[in-house]
Amino acid sequence: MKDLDPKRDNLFANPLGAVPGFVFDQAVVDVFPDMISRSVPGYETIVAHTGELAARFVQPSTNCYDLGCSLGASTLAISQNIEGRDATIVAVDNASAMLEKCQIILDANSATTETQLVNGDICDIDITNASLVVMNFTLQFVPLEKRPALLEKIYQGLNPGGCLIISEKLSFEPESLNTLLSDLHHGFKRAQGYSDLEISQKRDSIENVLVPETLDTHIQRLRACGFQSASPWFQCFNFCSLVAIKY
Ligand code: GEK
Repeated sequence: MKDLDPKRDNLFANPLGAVPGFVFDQAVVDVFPDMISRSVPGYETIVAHTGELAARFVQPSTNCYDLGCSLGASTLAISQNIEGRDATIVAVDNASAMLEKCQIILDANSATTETQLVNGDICDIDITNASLVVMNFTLQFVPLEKRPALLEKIYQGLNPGGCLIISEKLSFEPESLNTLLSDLHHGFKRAQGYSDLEISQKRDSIENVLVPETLDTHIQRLRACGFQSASPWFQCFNFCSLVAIKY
């Protein structure tokens, strides 16, 4: 993805006193590509393979949904891999600042697949005639009680043979394993140049905003919706990407 105005994420570099809850505002948009690539181990791999999975699953004259598209990294990966298939990408986010910059980035990257940007809540939009639905690091921000209905809606909107990709931060049981995997994640962030202060203030900021679940919870919910096959295809520390297929 061509980033027109790359800026380093230093939003949590100075002591903030009471750390405010995390929101996807203009300040986050301005540093987003740097923030996500230095915070999520495997992010680039997951985005690139989202494109590869799109190449395998997207059918002619169907819709692909990128739910929580942010600046369009996954949208672009999909777009570049399905050229000429007469498919439409519907890229949805409820942060207007994200969508404004997303449009600029899509234009700068000359994305050729028809793409509709939708400013809305992914829990409220219709999903129809879908061969691919992608939620890369978005479900974790949806209130827990809304997740089952969202997954059910996605299952119903997918055509037979369609694919859902869900990438998430995970929690683990027992607590000792959770601590180990979060420590490994924090080590990754330190190696990416984040200070201990940045790591701890960011953790306080996303607490109760990003609510991770266990891998078991994800798999069981997918099966309850009707997905007969659902499996992780990538994991690094406490970050994972799952693929689920509707037969
Ligand atoms: C990527 N997928 O680069 N409805 C719509 N959008 C939402 C909602 C909601 N209910 N909740 C959160 N968002 C992207 C990265 S970021 C992940 C996704 C992160 C949006 C939110 O505004 C943000 O843009 C995105 O989901 C999550 O592949 O920041 O860790």
